Amino acid sequence: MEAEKPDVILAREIKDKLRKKMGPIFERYDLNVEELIRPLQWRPLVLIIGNYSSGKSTFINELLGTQIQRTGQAPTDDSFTILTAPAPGEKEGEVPGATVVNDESLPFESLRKFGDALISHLVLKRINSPILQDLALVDTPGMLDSVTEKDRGYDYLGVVGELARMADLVILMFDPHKAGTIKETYKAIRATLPEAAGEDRVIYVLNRIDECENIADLVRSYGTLCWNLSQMTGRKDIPRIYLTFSPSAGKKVPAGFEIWLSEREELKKNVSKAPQLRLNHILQEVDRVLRELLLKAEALKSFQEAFKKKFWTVFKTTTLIGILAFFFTDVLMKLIFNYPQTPFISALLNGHITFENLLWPIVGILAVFGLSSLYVQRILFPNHVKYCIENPDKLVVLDTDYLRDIWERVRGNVIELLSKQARKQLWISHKKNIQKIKEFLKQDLARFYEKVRTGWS
Ligand SMILES: Nc1nc2c(ncn2[C@@H]2O[C@H](COP(=O)(O)OP(=O)(O)OP(=O)(O)O)[C@@H](O)[C@H]2O)c(=O)[nH]1
Ligand SMILES: [Mg+2]
Repeated sequence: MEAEKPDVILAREIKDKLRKKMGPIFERYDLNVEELIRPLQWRPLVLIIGNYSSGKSTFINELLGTQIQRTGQAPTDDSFTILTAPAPGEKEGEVPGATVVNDESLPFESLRKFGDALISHLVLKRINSPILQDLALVDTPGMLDSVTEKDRGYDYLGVVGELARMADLVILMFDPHKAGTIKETYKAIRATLPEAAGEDRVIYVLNRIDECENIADLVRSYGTLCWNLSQMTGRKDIPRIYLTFSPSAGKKVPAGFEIWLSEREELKKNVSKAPQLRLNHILQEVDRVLRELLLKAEALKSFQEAFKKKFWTVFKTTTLIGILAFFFTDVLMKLIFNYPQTPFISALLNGHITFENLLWPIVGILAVFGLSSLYVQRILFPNHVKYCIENPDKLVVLDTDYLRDIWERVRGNVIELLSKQARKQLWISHKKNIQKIKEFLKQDLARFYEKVRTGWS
C-alpha cells in the first residue's frame, strides 16, 4: 500500500481535533463543524479567473498537455469546468452539474444555492493527467463587461466569490487589451478574501504579453494594470504580477521577450505547489471561523451577563418586598377589613402561631414573587432582548479594524440568534465556551501552523 502523504495525515489530525474539541461548541451556536471540515475531504483546488480571452483555457491545456478546453478569440467558455483525475475505481468522463452539487463526496454543495441556471453551466471532467492526481483546476467563463453580466441568469460574481473562498490558489489572469477593465473581476474575490491573509492565495498574471508591440507597449500595459490593482486592493505595495504568454498560441516570440518565458514555467510550478498551500489555507479558514465564533460567544455572553445583572436587582428588590409582605400583608388587611383577628406578628409576639396566622403571610409573599416573575418574563426579558437586538454593537468591544471586520460578518447571526432563541442563550455557558475556543486558537491551532511551516520548509 502507498504510504500516506504528510499533508493527508496532518489534514486528518486537524479534522479529528476540530470534531472532538470544537464540534459540541459549534452545535451550541447553531453551526456545524462538518461544514468547516468538508473542504479537507477533497483535493486542493486551483481557481483560474479573469477577463474573457485572457488565455485561461489555453493555460490549462498547457498544464495538462492536451487540448481539453476549448479556446478562441471571442468569449468561449460559458461554463465552470472542474478538471481532476479520476479517483481509483472511477472512469474518465464528464459529470453534469446537478450531480456535482449533490454528490456528498465533493465539496461543491454550496453552489447549489445559485440555482439551475448555474447548475446547467457547471461540469466536472475526469481526465488522467499527472498534475490532476493531486489537485483540481477550475476553468471559468471569462469576465465580460458588467452590462452583459446581467444576462447570465445566475449570480456570476457570487459563484466566483464562493469558489475563491474554497480555492487554495486563485490565479487572476488579465491581458494587455483589457488591463484597464479588471474592476468587476477583482470585486468578486475581494469580497470573499477580506483578510490580508487571504491575499497570499492570489496570483496575478498579465498574460498574452507577446501581443504587445514592443517593450514600451508592455510597460504601459503593466503600468495600467498596477494602477488598477492598487485602486482595487487599497494596498500601497504592488503585488507581484507574473508576465507571461503562451509560446504555442502566439505566432512568434517578439524580440526581447524571451526573458519572460521562464515566468510561465514558474507560474506552472506554483500551480503544482497548491497542495502545500492548502493546509495553510485550511488553517486560515479554521482561524477565521473560530474568531467569528469567539466574537459571537462574547456578544452573547454580554447579553447574558447584562440580563443577569438586571435580574439580580429585581430579585433583591422582590426579596425585600416579599419579606415586608410576609410580615405586613395581614396587618394591612386587618387595618382595612378588620380581618384576620390576629395578624402573624401579634401571634409571633404571643408565641402562639396557628396555620391560619401563616396563611396570609404566605399568600402575600407568593403574590409578590408571582408578580415579580410575571414582570421578569413579560417585561424585563423581552425588553432586554429588544434592546440588544436594536443595539447589537453595544454587546461587543471592537478596538481593532480586524475585530470590526469580524463583527460585520457575525452581527446578523447574533441578531438572528437573539430573535429566535434568546432564552436558550441564557442557559449556555458562554464563558466556558469562550475559554475553550481561546485555548484551541492558542494551543492547537498554533501547533498546527507550526507543523505546516516546519513540515513544508
Ligand atoms: N498571442 C497569444 N495568444 C494567446 C495566448 N494565450 C491564449 N491566446 C489565444 O487567445 C484566445 C483566447 O484564449 P482562451 O484560452 O480561449 O481564453 P479564455 O480566457 O479561456 O477565454 P474565455 O473562455 O472566453 O473566458 C485563443 O485564441 C488563444 O489561442 C498568448 O499568450 N498569446
Ligand atoms: Mg476559456
